[in-house]
Amino acid sequence: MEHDVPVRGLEKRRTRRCLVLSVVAVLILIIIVAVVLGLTLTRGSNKLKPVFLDRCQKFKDSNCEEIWDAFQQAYVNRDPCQVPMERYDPLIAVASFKPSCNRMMFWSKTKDVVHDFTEKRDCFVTLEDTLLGSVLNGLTWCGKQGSSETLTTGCPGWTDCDNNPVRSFWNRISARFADVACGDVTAMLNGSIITPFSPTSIFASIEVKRLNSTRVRNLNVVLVTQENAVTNCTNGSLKNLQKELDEGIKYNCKEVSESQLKDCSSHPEKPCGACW
Ligand code: DVN
Repeated sequence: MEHDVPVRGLEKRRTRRCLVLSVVAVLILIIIVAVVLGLTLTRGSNKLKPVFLDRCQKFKDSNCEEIWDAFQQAYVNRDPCQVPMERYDPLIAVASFKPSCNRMMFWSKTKDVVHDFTEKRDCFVTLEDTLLGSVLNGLTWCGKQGSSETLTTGCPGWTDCDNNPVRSFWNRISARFADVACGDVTAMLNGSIITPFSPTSIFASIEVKRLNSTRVRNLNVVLVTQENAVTNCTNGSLKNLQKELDEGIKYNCKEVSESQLKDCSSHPEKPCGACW
């Protein structure tokens, strides 16, 4: 005989089941939101380290994890506009710069032409060819207060604030690069602008000031010109460069056309000194 289950009992069970299903649905929703949020927030931090380590490992005998740790302590958990260049001192301490006497190439407003030239001929070393200059070349990063993450989006731009992580990094390693410069030093400057030696550039504001005559013998300026050359070695800003140089460092300047550099780049068999 069938037992008549009271209608009320059925309704109670149905209500209870609906309640349980609603709670489960809300819990699943919370989990999904937490996972998406977690992935979004940590997305940036997972992006930089693998690139950094991959590039670093190209430099044999480098302790890349140690270098990464020293690097990120400069900006992690800090306001991204409160990262002065000195924050990278511990990084400089663990990532030694091997001086390359007579081969060091500085540059200003000539990024593409200088690297096109140095990549094709093994005559000169730019900062971007060193371990620290190459692991972060072309990248952006920052931290933020209250977080241990390395972010690669939403960071201040080069000119948004002076003490941002990227600009302070390049200022600090540029200073170190100049500190270890030795022998005959070369600087590739832009003859297509009216101020090839711009006082606000890193080359002028940091590097030239740190070239020391106890180590550096000559500064050879290569002024890259094009058909529509705007200036030459008599340029006023180059006179300022000479005044800024540490006494005892000999200065000379040579106008070299971009086409001549390109021709030299395509003949890597030519001796190093034959390009100008
Ligand atoms: O000697 C070189 C090298 O050693 C380097 O470390 O410093 C010297 C080059 O710096 P510089 O003299 O300031 O020369 P530039 O051409 O004015 O600037 C060099 C780079 O800094 C630029 O190529 C910019 O990098 P990017 O964006 O092309 O990868 C960057 N930079 C300078 N001023 C900037 C800027 N980026 C954005 N906004 C600006 N106002």
